[in-house]
Amino acid sequence: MTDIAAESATAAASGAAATEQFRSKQKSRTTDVDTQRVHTLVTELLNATHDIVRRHKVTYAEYDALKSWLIQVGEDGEWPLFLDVWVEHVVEEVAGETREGSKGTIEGPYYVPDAPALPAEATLPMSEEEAGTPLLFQGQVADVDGSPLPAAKVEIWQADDAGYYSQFAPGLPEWNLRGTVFANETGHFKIHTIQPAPYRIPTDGACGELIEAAGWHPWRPAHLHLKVSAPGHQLITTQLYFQGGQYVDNDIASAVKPELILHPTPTGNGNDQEVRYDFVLDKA
Ligand code: MBD
Ligand code: FE
Repeated sequence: MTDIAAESATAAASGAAATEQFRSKQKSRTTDVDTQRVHTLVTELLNATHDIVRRHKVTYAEYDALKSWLIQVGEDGEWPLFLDVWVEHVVEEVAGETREGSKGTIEGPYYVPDAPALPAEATLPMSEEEAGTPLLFQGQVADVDGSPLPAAKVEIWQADDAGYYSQFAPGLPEWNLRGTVFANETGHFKIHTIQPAPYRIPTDGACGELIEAAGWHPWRPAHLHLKVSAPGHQLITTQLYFQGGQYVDNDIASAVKPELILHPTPTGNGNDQEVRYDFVLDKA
């Protein structure tokens, strides 16, 4: 992937890294999608667009503004960001409709597979002087019948106290605040980390331009990202948010659900926080 460590924190640099990350997992394009399905979906998408043009009497000036903005999204590598912020939540809603276990939500553009493997009780990779409130995040992974899943895997990734993700912002150690935690024989895990900061979508790229032009705000509430899995069970991709946190009620990516809000409590050790959250996985 792009080594953006030496570059600056720009929309184009994080966009290029996100685009490359997506391409590395998605080698094919249209070849494995059914022709009839493509015909139906694209026709309806175009019809909806035509309808909007007619209803709002879209002008040539507006059409050309759209065209140049779309070109810029590609140049800034911001298609992963744009789609994950404004479209993915509905795809996830449909995908999760039939699951009984824990709620999922969107993956977003900043997951990287194969983060360092860690034991059931572990501290995420971070610097000695990592800024931020220490957070102990623990829980248990079980199946829908309540049986613990001893071989469960908890992949976690998060922004730091300044709102930056390693590998998508300059100057951070490669695997900072990313790990693959293996639960113990009773499905329990105990992860020592720090409280992430809210995430601000880059304001200097095409997505930022849209946000400003539409009078929106560029923020996501602070969140932990997780992928929880176990042999014979469905993987869930989710995020957890913090009770009372900024933007929990108006996430730009529309990815908050009431079931995903953590209620941390002080540990009694300075201002450290701790919280428990259990995961339930559906059978595969
Ligand atoms: C993020 O950190 C994120 O989680 C999503 C969904 C979109 C942009 C940035
Ligand atoms: Fe995120």
